[in-house]
Amino acid sequence: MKKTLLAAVAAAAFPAMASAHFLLEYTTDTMIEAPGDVPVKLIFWHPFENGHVMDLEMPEEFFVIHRGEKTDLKPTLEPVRFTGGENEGAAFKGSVPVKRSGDYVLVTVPAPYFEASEDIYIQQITKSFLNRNELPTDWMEPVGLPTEIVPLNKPYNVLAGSTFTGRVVANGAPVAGAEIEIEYMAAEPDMDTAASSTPVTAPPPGGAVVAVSDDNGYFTFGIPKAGYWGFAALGSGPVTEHEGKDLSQDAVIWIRAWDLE
Ligand SMILES: [Cu+2]
Repeated sequence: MKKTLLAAVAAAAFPAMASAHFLLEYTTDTMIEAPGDVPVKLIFWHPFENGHVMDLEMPEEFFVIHRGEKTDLKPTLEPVRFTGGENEGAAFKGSVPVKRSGDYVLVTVPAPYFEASEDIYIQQITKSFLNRNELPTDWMEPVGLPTEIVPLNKPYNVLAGSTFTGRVVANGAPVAGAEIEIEYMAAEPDMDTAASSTPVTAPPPGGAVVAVSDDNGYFTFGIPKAGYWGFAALGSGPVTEHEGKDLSQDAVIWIRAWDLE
């Protein structure tokens, strides 16, 4: 309730920041055909409206889970710049070694980001998914993060026009009544130019698209369009304070939807 009020106040005072912040773990593809190092960009942005880019610090953790095994990818990260529709900001480029068949669950635990317009810290613990050779191995398992969204649909080939269901958990327990902001990656990072692509659409009127988790932590959303969709459960994490200020410890998940052609 408090968060909603804060958001409303912030939206009134800072209309440019009205929409959702999202940490991206961006790869150009989710299905990896050739084995090798897959480039990934970590960008803290508003991709639905091709809006403000926030400066990203070196994350606390960046790793991949493959066949239950965790590999630290932080050493692959190097600072880069990213230019969105409004400004340029600090981001990171890393790489994911994809060799064997199976799922690759990418996880970023960023450092808390101070959002001056709301006078709070934000920490978006983020998951995304790659797959090689269509062998499912890890996507349905919780990673065991302080907070995360566990997918109930295979997250790298959701059909546009179908639905996506996720479960919000904190320390393994369901989070009821979590507010989940939903974001379409209308503009995508161009991996070569360090800029965003031209947005293919714009957010609807009415502010952030929102769902609320039920008593068991579940939510479902109908996916209207192919592309990347992000879900951020706001303040679903167990840590609520950082350096004397409120912390919104959010769980973010990215999925990829496809048209049937
Ligand atoms: Cu923002």
